[in-house]
Amino acid sequence: MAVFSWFLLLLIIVEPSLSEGTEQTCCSLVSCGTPGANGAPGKDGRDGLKGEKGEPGKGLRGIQGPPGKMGPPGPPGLQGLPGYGGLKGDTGDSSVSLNKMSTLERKIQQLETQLKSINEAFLRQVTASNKQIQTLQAQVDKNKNLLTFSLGKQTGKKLFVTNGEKTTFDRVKVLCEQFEATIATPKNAEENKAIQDLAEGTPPFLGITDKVQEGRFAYLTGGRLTYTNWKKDEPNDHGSGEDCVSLTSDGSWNDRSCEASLLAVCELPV
Ligand code: FUC
Ligand code: CA
Ligand code: CA
Repeated sequence: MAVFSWFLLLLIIVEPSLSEGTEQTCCSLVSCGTPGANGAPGKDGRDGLKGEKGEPGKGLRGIQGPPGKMGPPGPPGLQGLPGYGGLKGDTGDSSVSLNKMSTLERKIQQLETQLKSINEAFLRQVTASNKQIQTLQAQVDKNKNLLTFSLGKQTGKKLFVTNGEKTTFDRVKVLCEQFEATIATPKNAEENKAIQDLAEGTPPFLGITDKVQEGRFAYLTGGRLTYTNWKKDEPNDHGSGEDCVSLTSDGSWNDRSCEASLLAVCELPV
């Protein structure tokens, strides 16, 4: 009896699977009733495989436009944090130190060290040069004071000097230019007298010529004369011509050849 019940139960469970997909028209063992209503649709299946990439669009694509104008510069960024301290130096074990710092970083550090020492050396040199300049300036001032004192130069007045040499006009010019002076050029009676006294009877050249235009005597800078002291009947452009000027022993002026050998007298600015 128990075996039969099990068999019946098994048939009820198994039977629907045997008739799956076919219309149920008959029943076995159990009497047929009206067919049951259709069950609810099953759940959606899983997504299928991804489809192939589609063809590119058919419409014409426009060409790329020119780049836009550069925008205004942004505000400066905030100051960065102070850098880290430098890396520790080589330990002597190159395999370890090379791992710590790339070749480039090492090179930069080397260059920075070199630059620092160059800067320091430059500053030391500038400081030393400044001291030397100050020392030299002090010596120049001292010599200037000594010279003006020994020559009896008064403040606000030209200083006339001579080396006693007698030579041509062009040579006197060069001599004077050597120490940033010019040929003695009296602009008033006082200066004329100072040159006369210094010359002690030996006629010197004056810084006046009519080389540019005959008969038109002028200063070497080109300006017309503001003071003259010509001797009677001078200038006369005597002989083959006289375009330079000398001071005679009495203080009057006479035009002379520029190739004559006359006393070299220079003047230093006021
Ligand atoms: C007068 C001067 C000349 C020259 C001659 C010897 O004629 O005008 O410059 O000194 O003398
Ligand atoms: Ca002349
Ligand atoms: Ca003359």
